[in-house]
Amino acid sequence: MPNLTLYHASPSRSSIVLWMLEEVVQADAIKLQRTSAGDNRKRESVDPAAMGKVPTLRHGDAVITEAAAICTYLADEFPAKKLNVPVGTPKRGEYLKWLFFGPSVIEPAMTDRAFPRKEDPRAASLGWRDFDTVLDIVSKALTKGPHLMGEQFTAADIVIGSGLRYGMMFKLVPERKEFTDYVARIGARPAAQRAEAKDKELAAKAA
Ligand SMILES: N[C@@H](CCC(=O)N[C@@H](CS)C(=O)NCC(=O)O)C(=O)O
Repeated sequence: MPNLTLYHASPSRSSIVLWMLEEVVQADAIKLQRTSAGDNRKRESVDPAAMGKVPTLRHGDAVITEAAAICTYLADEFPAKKLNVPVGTPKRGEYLKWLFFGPSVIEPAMTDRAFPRKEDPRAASLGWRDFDTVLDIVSKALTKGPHLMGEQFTAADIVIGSGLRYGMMFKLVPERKEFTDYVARIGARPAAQRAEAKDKELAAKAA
């Protein structure tokens, strides 16, 4: 069993990593962080760059934060699971694009929609577009399916799929058919089901 510890709160952005871990190692080395109790603030020394947030993954001596970065890391660390697109492969660029698109385009666009600003910033100064334009890009990518990269299910599906799932759950993302179908399809994976069950169990323990 690889030496992996996830600092986790159920459910939260670290649920993305819980799913990823189930895909690659069926990890049971999960250390629970109860953000509601403020435990996360007490462990800022694990990695100051984590800002006391979850997820944080410890792999041996390496400490990694940022959900999408952790998923990218795990996909590369466990290549036999074929959740990455290896360096030197033509579709690697598109794969990385989707991994970054989640946290750096979809999330801020969603936040803009959820918490409108008093003054509109200059569009060209933002690293993303308006929410509807961003969602149209994802819709278009999912038209062909069954995954973002076509036949191959990758870590990018875990990142983007989780974002859409939580977004729809919290009524921040509209329930477009292509989104609901995609989220149901990838959510039926055995690892996704195991992660969801584990997350519910951890949430109940933390309550
Ligand atoms: N940019 C980070 C954000 C992580 C994050 O905001 N985590 C939230 C949970 S969803 C958290 O730890 N909140 C607790 C707090 O800020 O005290 C990522 O994408 O992993």
